[in-house]
Amino acid sequence: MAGIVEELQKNETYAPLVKNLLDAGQNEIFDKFNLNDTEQIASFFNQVKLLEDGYPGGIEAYVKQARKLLEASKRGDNPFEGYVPEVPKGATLYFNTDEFNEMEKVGLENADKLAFALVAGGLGERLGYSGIKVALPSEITTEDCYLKVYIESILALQKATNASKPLPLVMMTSDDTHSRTVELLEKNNYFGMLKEQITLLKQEKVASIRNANGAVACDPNDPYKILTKPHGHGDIHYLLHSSGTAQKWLDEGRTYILFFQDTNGLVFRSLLACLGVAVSRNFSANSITGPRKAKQAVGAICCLKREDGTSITTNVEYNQLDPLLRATPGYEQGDVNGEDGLSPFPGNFNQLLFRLNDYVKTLDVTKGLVPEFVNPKYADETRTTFKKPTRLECMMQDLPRMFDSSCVVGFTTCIGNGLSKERQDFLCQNLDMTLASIMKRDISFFSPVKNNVIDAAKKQLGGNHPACASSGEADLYEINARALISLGAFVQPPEKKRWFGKDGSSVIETFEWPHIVLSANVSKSVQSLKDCFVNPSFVKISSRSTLVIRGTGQVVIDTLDLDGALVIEACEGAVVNVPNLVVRNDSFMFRALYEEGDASKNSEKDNIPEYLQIRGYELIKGECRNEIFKEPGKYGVINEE
Ligand code: UGB
Repeated sequence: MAGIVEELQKNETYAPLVKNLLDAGQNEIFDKFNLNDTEQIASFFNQVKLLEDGYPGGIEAYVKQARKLLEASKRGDNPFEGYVPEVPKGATLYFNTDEFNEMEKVGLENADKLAFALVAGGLGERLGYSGIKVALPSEITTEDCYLKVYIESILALQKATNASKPLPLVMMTSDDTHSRTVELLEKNNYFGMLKEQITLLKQEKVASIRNANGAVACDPNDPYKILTKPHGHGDIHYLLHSSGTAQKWLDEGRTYILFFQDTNGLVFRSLLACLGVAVSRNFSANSITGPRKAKQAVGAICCLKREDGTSITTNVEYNQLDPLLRATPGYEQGDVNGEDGLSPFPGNFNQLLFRLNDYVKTLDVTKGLVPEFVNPKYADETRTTFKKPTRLECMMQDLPRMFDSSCVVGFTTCIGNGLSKERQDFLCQNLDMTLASIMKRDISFFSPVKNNVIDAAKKQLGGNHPACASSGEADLYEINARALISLGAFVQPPEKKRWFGKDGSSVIETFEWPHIVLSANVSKSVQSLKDCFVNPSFVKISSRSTLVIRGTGQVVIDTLDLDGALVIEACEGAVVNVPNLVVRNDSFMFRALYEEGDASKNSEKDNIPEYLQIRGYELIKGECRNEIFKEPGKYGVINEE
């Protein structure tokens, strides 16, 4: 081996990389090298260079950190040792209440200085979707994908605030998602954004570690290939730091960044109110949170108190919460629901607002590195060997732990129920108990799409949110219906539906509200909803209806009686008035793809696109009233003769 290393060190490109590997104690990596394999050796060092550049301090720092964390893991250290968890203090706002609307106003006044960071390096493996998740339709009425929803929402804020500079979007991609993200953006002309408004930053994977001594793992069939794994969504902070983007945004006078995930179509519905809270309360970090059920795979926001009286408000990941609570007097039951059926700790939705000056200050100190963790599956009782290689991971929600003590870290929970107690009682008087409880339930602006039907069905059976494609779609319609109800519109209660997976036994239950899809222009705030639905008590929508409002133009609906499908599309510069419209037609409906109990029959249906398979239904389009305006101007939509 020594001879090989010496030979490699004679090459001036390889020499510094060899030194770094040796300094990191990785001598064994060269054991199976053969100097005649020149091409493989070149490709090995290309990979080593990527690993060096992709981690602050390079491989040596990575291995040192891995050894430290693996030792702690071997000892069974509790990462929160010495901390006592308490339910943190934060704001809870109900949609379309005076407080919510006031915060939205403050948010809008500050939204022209927002920047956006979308973490989109993960694949939909748990979901059973082979495409990139941002390309997945958030609903199948329009089939608009998540990325379109996000970009149009940012553009709607840019327009509403008359922002002097375009609001920038960074997307973190990975080797798994990068080229497909570029393709999606180019194919769709950046969904209306300027090309330079979007920056893609690709995260690199980190080296896998094969034992407790921090030895880097190579492919058993290829000694020239280091096995790598994703480092987690926390990489976004390193990339925003190392690319200079965060500093550039600060220099441009931007004040807050929103971090968000790939599949939550509702994130922009509570953004302005949460920004308003952050600005009003002077928060350095505001975590956008919501009700959490015990054992749900959602992190919990906790206030962790130290013995010296200081504390941090931070996310405790779902797998760490239960042991932490059990070790705390008063919480011996662990992660359990309170009397209201919810965990006392708000759920981390990984939608985070950071104030840029504090963020950049923290990045300068940490070099963008987020507290990491390691989670090896041990193969022996001495905790020395692993069942399979492990790696260090990091999560974007953990950065506030590094904020200095002058920074206030808070959270805001927004509830989208939309019904006052009196309206609930009035609307529920003739409903059966299930529907009445659905009408009365609190819902959050968070419905990620992460699980395949089989796993989602198990979660739902266990009393948790299924977080799958059908629930994501149903929640979007529900949020829209409730928003209109909160204005005073009459939207009929939902119908209970059951969608079977291909196996014929896993089933997801949804409550199907009318299929209401609102443009970002209309849905961005309570005020913009009111500007569209100017006379809401004269708006009636039956449960089998579809209402789509699209485009960046203005739509003003006064009186509407809808029992069918209606699509209104207004281009930029078009003003479309709907003074008094009655629509009655076939409408659109969902039809189940799979039958109960008949897995063999279901498996014959192989040519169904994945985005439908993971829902368990398809859209059957019947008659529809289409009002499409592609030229600027003033238009009226009136009843057909
Ligand atoms: N992501 C990346 O961009 N790169 C990576 O290396 C990994 C992920 P998951 P998980 O939504 O309820 C988070 O895998 O494990 C992106 C929070 O930690 O969906 O479900 C990926 O593309 C948890 O506290 O995350 O857990 C996606 O956009 C809770 O909030 C995002 O990161 C939970 O989400 C999240 O990746 C939740």
